[in-house]
Amino acid sequence: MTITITAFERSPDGGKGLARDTRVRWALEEVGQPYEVRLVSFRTMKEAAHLALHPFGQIPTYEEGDLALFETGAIVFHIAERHAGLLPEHANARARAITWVFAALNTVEPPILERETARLLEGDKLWYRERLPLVEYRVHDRLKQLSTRLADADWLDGAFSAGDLMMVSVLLRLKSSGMLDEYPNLTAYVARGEARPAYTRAFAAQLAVYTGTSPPD
Ligand SMILES: N[C@@H](CCC(=O)N[C@@H](CS)C(=O)NCC(=O)O)C(=O)O
Repeated sequence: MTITITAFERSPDGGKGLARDTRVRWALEEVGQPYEVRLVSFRTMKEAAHLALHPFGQIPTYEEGDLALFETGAIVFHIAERHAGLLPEHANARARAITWVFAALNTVEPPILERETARLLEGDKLWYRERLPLVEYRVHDRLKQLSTRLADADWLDGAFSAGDLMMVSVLLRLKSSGMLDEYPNLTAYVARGEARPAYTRAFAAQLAVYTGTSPPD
């Protein structure tokens, strides 16, 4: 059955791979599932046809036969459940990997997004300079805790899993900030994620949309 995802027709990040279709592409590449992409503009994302797929008018969405999903956590979990490669076989290890997916989305991503929102939308407010250090403190708090847990392991819990895919995707949002530099093990962790052939293919595919070129085979 054909899998179709949606992505930005023109990503605001200029093809840096930060739009959330990249994590879905990455998951599909990890499990070897081909997929098609329907590009949407900011205008069409808010129209009825797209809202029927995604009630909040966002990307990415995921369609497979009569199944339509939104939310990258749910999409990556669905892919990982149906195809080998992203979740361990053993029930407890599987539950722990799923826990890391939730941790990435519910505990680590929110302060990172708060920082992005502050920088993008609040830079002209009088209180911005006072607030930013508080927001960055909250990001560092999470990074410190994550760094302690990861220690010198390659991945968060044994072999690479959907939990690592999601955590690396979330941490990548900080790459240009320099904030990860204080945590060499997290920097190396992110680099390990980026070095995976499946990530490389996913990144190239989203970049090709932006540059208008064909992704490499
Ligand atoms: N929690 C959602 C977030 C989706 C999201 O924020 N998508 C962004 C692109 S990365 C978007 O569509 N932004 C445009 C908008 O919200 O209008 C998920 O993980 O799928």
